[in-house]
Amino acid sequence: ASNQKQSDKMTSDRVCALSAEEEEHAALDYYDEDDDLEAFSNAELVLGFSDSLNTEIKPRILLMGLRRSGKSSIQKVVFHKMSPNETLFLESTNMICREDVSSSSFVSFQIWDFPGQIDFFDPTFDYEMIFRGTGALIFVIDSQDDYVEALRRLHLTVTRAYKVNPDINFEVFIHKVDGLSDDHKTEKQTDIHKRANDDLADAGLEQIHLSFYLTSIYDHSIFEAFSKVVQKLIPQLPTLKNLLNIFISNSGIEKAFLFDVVSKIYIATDSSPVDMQTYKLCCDMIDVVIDISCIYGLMDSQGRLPYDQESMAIIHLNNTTVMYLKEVTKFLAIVCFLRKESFERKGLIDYNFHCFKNAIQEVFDVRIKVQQNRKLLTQRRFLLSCLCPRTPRKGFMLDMR
Ligand SMILES: Nc1nc2c(ncn2[C@@H]2O[C@H](COP(=O)(O)OP(=O)(O)OP(=O)(O)O)[C@@H](O)[C@H]2O)c(=O)[nH]1
Ligand SMILES: [Mg+2]
Repeated sequence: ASNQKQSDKMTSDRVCALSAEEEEHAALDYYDEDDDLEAFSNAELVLGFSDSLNTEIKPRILLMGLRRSGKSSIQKVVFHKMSPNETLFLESTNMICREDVSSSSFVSFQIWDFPGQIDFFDPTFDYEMIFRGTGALIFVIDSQDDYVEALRRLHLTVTRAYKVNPDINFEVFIHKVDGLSDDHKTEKQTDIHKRANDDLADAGLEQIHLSFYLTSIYDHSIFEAFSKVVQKLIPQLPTLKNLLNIFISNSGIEKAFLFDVVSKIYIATDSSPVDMQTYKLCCDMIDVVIDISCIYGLMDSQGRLPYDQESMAIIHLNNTTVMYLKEVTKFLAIVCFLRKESFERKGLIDYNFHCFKNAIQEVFDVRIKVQQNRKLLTQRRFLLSCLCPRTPRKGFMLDMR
């Protein structure tokens, strides 16, 4: 129980649920860079720059689908470490739930969990505003149920969203596949894939690309699918991949993953193919490291999880493979697979890791600089708008000398 508490602490460290009031206005308060200036109220002018200037604009991941398809369960299992069995007691969602997930400078997004019964094409519901800032739309289909209605709804959602924002990644989770045999799974996937694409072709929208994943909260498939969804939203992915490729080829490592330790989604891996077994082993290793750290590690004054620069673990498997985990940043860890012989040159691996970590830091720094520049630009535009207002603002006098 204490272990679970520590993990919850770590999760709440970075996942901030928004208040009910904010949820109610979910569709209304999003702004993009162009909307920034419009977003300031007079109160903000009096108080100076509000938090909105300091907040990075995060891509959204929407979870949509029919009622009871499993949307909230997915979010709870992946981002709150809820055990799959506990999801049986989840109540139906009745308003949009937004959550900020910022595990590193690379992984930073908002998840919006929609109620299944919501009619988001209701004229009072500003779906254009929602889709405008969306990076990925995950549509969850319950594979254990009849999916004709789900496919109809998928088509409607995708076509509307595409019209507003053609850059959205459309991801379809064929969910709850734990109850299906392997043959049955493939059969369902082929059928759903065909029908969904046929519907789009009939509507003359062949250019819309849907990605399909077989998922279940009862195994690692949901983490793997989420990893792929998140990776598509990381602009630095090719750089991270290259760095991993260089690191492994110079260190005699066979496979390496960069993991977000809380959610166990991997944000990058090298170019060699990923197999499910390797991914499962990585997840298990992260669990072991976090659990042991929670039980035996010392917490800092703020009660944060004892996961720091010193965190590392080595596991020797009985097939001459070694797994090596090391902390990269506060929320990221690298997990490597290598042969026992290669691990004898641990000094070389550690030196290369040091270089790899520095390179990652440089990529972070570039990103931070870009964000700072963007903030300065927004502040400058804000000041300009105060000096040359389109509509005069209360409390400001324009000096025309
Ligand atoms: N077998 C199985 N059941 C699942 C899976 N994911 C979710 N469920 C179950 O599906 C039921 C509905 O889950 P919810 O997460 O509440 O569904 P939802 O889509 O959020 O529903 P609404 O909030 O009403 O839209 C729960 O009883 C979950 O335990 C899965 O992968 N496999
Ligand atoms: Mg729900």
